[in-house]
Amino acid sequence: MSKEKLKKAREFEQEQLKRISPEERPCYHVTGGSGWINDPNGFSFYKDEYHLFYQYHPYSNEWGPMHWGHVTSKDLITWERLPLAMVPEESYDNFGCFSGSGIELPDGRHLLMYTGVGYVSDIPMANGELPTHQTQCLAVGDGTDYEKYEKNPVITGEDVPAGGSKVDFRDPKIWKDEDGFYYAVVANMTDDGNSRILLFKSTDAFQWQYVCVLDHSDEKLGKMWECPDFYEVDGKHVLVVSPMAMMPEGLKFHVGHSVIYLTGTYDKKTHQFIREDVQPLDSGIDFYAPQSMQTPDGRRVMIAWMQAWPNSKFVPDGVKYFGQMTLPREINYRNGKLIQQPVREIENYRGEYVHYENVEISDETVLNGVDGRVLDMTVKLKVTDAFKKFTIKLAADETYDSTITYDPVREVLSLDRSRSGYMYDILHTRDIQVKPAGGEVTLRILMDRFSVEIFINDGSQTATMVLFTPQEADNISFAADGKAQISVDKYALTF
Ligand code: DQQ
Repeated sequence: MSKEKLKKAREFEQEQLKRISPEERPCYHVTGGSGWINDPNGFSFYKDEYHLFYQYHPYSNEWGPMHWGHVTSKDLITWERLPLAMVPEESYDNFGCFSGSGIELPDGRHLLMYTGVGYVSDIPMANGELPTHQTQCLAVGDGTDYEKYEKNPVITGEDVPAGGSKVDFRDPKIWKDEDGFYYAVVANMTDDGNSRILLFKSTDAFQWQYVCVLDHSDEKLGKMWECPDFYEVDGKHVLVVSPMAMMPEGLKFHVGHSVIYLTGTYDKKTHQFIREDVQPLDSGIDFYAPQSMQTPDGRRVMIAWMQAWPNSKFVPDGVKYFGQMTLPREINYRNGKLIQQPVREIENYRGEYVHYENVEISDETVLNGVDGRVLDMTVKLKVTDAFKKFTIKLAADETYDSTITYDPVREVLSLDRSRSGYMYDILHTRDIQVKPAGGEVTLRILMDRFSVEIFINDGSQTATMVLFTPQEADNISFAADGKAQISVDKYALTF
């Protein structure tokens, strides 16, 4: 395999890095070296560090032939940039190295499993594009340099059971189970335009056999299910998928690209997954293709692409790179739901602290010391009939603001970032059904320079959105239509 393309891409990235100052990047959210990023890939612990790869097109702020970018971290909060790991170059991946996952092999090497998308003919199809197909491939490395496996691809369309597409067959997520076998879940479009998740099994992670269909979209839960993830947490089995083209259902599921989790029972002998429930994973605007891993201390930690696909063609002027990841989140299962919390390591970056107890809010109110753009703030709102609406304005000045509003009658939390400086007529609002817990709605709000992540009622729901607001807009205020009572704990985050 020629290393020329990889060398060129790495040199290009190095050169581009100089154009982007640290102030133009978030403080603690992963971004690409230059150009465009999407899905997190290969999230794993290897040689005493967390490794995160990502779908990457270094050459422009638009999606293009997919490379794999690479960062590492000791604590999941601050990240070091490594040279990009893979370029599309082989016959089986010359259209792109699509999403996949990573795991350490018993011999100490790091294995990446990904979807190679390769051209299969030079005769254009009716839509003018050249036909491609998708196969599952491997690359093995030492944490910095990766070699594609000489026997790639390791799972092909021939392994897809009847009824499924050889073109839409992607995003392998690998794990090693207690029985000593490797397993991988792979997304597959079915001939009727729906989707299913295929389970494969291997003794050595190099030779794979098809096992069964784990679950399918059933014409109800969207079309192609992308980026599956399957794990057990707190005794419950969870299948996470990112459906394209979901039908909305009240305020529970929004239309289009979504992320849902299916909980159920899994028989490790027969590999039968019996779904019991389905819920949205994040109800905000910018969240897709999450991937999780188990940390050495046993936590299930998930990270996602912090961007909405339909908005991704609208890159604000002057932006030098496009796309970020969410803060990694700890996942637990409680009372029938996945609970998400910011990874606890973020608390090591807490600085200046202010606290307000039972403050009465009516007209727009600024609380001394409650401001900034990089912070960890918890607002507890007592839900009573003394107010009709309660609003928090973030990243605000005379021109800009982004709001979170709670309506206690409808029990709806609304996001609105239409005044955030993102100057396109795209998706900027979202309504989320939020029931009070113990008479309160608790919002833990993690802000970084270009984002807001909201953990609602101890993380039983979350809502994420990206901001392009100038950093000078750093006021925070509270207002109620009526009288609301809140308590606030706010930490500045310092890096
Ligand atoms: N993005 C990747 C695919 C995946 C999709 C391509 C989801 O592997 O299905 O960049 O965002």
